[in-house]
Amino acid sequence: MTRTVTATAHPNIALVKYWGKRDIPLNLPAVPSLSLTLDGFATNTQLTWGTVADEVWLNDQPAPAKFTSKVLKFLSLMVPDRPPVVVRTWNNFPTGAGLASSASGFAALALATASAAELDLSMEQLSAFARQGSGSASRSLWGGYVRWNMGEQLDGSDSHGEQVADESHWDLRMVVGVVSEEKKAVGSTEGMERSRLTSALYRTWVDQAAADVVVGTQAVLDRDLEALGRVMESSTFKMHATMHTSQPPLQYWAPGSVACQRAIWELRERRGVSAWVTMDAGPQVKVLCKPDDAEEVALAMAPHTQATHILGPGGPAVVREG
Ligand code: 2P0
Repeated sequence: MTRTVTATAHPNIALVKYWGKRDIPLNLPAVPSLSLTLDGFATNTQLTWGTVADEVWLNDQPAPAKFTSKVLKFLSLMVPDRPPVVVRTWNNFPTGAGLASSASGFAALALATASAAELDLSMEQLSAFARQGSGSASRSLWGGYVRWNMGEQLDGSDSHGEQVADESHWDLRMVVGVVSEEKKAVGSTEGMERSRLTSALYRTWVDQAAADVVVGTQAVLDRDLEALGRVMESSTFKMHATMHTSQPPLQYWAPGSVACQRAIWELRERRGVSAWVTMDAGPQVKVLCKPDDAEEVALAMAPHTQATHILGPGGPAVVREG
C-alpha cells in the first residue's frame, strides 16, 4: 500500500542572519537568528511512501544527483527503516539562487515525511529535523516572525525555531529584487566554514549576534520598523563583511546588487521612505518596508533587476493527503 501526502512551506528571509556553524553534521548554528516567513513564494512537495524504488523529481525533471542524495539522506535520517519513496517537489521561484529554496524545501519535506510515516512529533522536534536538512529550514515551519534559538545540547534537540509573532501581527512587505537567477558559486556550508576559519571579523560577528536578535525580536513585538530595519541592515552587512574578508574572499553581490542598495538608501535619505536592505548568500536584494511604500521600492530597484516581487508575511507549513 502506498500513501501520498503533499506539504507546502514558504521560504523565510532572515531579519537577523545565520552565518556560521558550531557543528556541521548536525547543522548547529554559531549564532541565533530571526526571520520573516514570506507568502507568495512556496515549495510544494508530494511524497509517495512505500513505492518500489526511490525517485526524486524537482520542477518536473529528474532532480540533480546532489539534490537527490540530500533528500534521500534526510528521509533516512527521519525514518531509518523507511520504505522506498517517490518525492516530487516544485518551487514557484528560482532554486538555489539566494531565495531560501532550501528553507522551504526541507520544511516541506520534514512535514511530509512526518505525516507519511505517521511520526508523532512536536513542532519543535520537526524543526530540529528540518534544521539538519538545511539550517534555515528550522524557521520555515512557522508563519510570521520566527526566532531560531542556538540551543546548548550536544545533540541539537534544543536548537529549533520558535514563533515570535504570527503572520497577522504586523503587515510588512519584503520587496525582492531578482538581480540574477544564476546558482550560487559557493554553497552556504562551505562559505560559512571559510568565514569561520579565515575571516578576522568572524569572532566579532558571532559576539554581536545574540544582542542583535534581542533588538530585532523587541522591534517585531513593538512593530518598530526603523529599529528592525537598522538591526537588519547591521546584521546583513556584518555578515557580508565576514564573507568579504574571508580568504579567498566570498562575494555574493553582483553590480546590480550594489545599484539596488544605493537606490534604496537614496529613497530613504532623500524621500524619507522607511525602506531597509537585506541580502543573503546570493545577488538578490530584499527590502523591508510598509505595504504603502512597496510599489515605490520596487520601482526604485526595477532598472537594476530582472524582476521584482512584493511579498507579505506568510503562514505556516501545512500538509494534506494526496
Ligand atoms: C539565513 N543564510 O539566516 C542565512 C543568511 C544565508 C545567509 O541560512 O548550510 O541553506 O543548509 O545550514 O540554511 C542559507 O543557508 O545553510 C542561510 P545550511 P542554509 O537565512
